[in-house]
Amino acid sequence: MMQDDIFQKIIDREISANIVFEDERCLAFRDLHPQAPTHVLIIPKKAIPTHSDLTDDDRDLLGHMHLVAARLAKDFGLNDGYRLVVNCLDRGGQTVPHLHFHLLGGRDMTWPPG
Ligand code: DGP
Repeated sequence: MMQDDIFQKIIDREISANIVFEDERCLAFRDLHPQAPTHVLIIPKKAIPTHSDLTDDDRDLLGHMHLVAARLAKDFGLNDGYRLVVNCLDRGGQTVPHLHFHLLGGRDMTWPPG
């Protein structure tokens, strides 16, 4: 079930988070419930609720978020690989209605995901 946009509150510094990267377009911070030794969320500052809301206007932003993810993966030493996940809407397991990439690493991943 979808909750409030708690990530907007993190952007606005209304609630705290362990922030690992920030620039004018995005923010990255550690997931509160890590599913791997490294579990970072990368979010746009623009309030895009879900992956299916993306438009042509978001092309550059998305490319930028991917480059930030790749850079953070290097910074965290995930040289043997990592997983980048976007959960979309209820059936995709999305709980926070603000687009986010999960960057997961530091252990072996399995396929198919749950
Ligand atoms: P998803 O299920 O894809 O919507 O992932 C939401 C993630 O957000 C989930 O892994 C837990 C994390 N999360 C939820 N609330 C907070 C919070 O207040 N702070 C942080 N750092 N992470 C949160």
